[in-house]
Amino acid sequence: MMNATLLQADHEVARLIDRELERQQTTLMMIPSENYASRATMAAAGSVLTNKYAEGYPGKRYYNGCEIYDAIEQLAIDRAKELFRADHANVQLVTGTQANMAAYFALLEKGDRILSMRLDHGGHLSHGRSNNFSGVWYEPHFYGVDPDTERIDYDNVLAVAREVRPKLIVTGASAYPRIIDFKRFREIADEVGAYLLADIAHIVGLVAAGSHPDPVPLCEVVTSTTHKTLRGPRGALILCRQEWAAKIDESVFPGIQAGPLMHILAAKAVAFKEAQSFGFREYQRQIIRNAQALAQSLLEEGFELVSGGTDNHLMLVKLIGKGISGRDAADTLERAGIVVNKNTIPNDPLSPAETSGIRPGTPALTTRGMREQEMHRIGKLIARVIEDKGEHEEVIAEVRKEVLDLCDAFPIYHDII
Ligand code: DSN
Repeated sequence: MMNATLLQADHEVARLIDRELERQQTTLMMIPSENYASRATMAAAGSVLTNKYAEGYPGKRYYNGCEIYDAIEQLAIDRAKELFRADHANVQLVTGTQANMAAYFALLEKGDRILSMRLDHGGHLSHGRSNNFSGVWYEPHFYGVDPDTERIDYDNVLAVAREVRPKLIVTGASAYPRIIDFKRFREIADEVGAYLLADIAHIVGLVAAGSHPDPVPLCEVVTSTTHKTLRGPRGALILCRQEWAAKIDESVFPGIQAGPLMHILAAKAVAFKEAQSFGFREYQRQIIRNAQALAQSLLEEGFELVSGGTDNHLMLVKLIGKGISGRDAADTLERAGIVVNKNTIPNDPLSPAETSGIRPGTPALTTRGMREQEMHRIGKLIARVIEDKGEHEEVIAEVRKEVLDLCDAFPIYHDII
């Protein structure tokens, strides 16, 4: 049911939110960076905490009236430190890109060299894209995946690092389906005298739950979002060693932002608590089992996957030879109620706007309670839509019906229908 107060005050926004709720309830959310936050997280995010400025940090605010905000932020910091076994946490960041901006601001001088993963091999735009601040203020250099294995070629990372002598090596990716060997990255960074930053925005939940090797003890700085596999509110955080704590905090405020979003910060505290539960650890393990089941189903349907499969929450499906681009596949799948995003694959012959791949993931479906059996079924549905290339409306309609049946069987937010 719509929020009655909002409906009375602004029926246009209320109805749009209601339509979005229905979309989320009736489609398969398979964009691997999206998830369903808990009702408790959303309650904190929609609270009176939106009403206050709290520039500064606990005990060191610029405005009066921050006693409660100090307690909330300290709770979030303590929970983040405990969850990630980190010396220090800054929980004020609004986006993952902003977290990287603050981290670079702390670690680097303008013009310093950074070495990171190529965007078209799975990296992120804040890791040095030419028209992002990271590629404008710093001098980016890149490593990629091996052309045969399509996994990170660590020997190549070392070779490029020796040649480039970066001040910072950035590890972490937005579209890489395999375990990242952070230990190897630390060795490479040490060999060339570079700092190491891990951007774990995607795999953060897996790391928190012990389902992916932990970069926190190995890196000067770790950045992350809080809304992907961590399943918190839309936001970000930075973890670092004690020696970098003051510099990181100063880089965030007053370096790159002023008033923090304290309602979102409170929601992060709620999410960190949820992530400490046994259920959350089991949830992360199921995300991986589901991704592997979906990958297996897609392989059985004749698709090729980048690197042949997945170790984490996502996979990259190659569409070369299927007669359909990533963009058209994603658009057609959406008509059937399956929401994925187009994505470049390594050495993609098509542009990032068109692409030769899609990037399905399982975090949100796993939150709904789906398991391996449903993943096998969904793999077949994806295959059916892509093989048909959207040419027959009856195929779309049949798949849409099966998607609705699945959504009905695994409801979300049913208490606010
Ligand atoms: N938009 C995020 C993702 O989907 O991976 C990265 O910024």
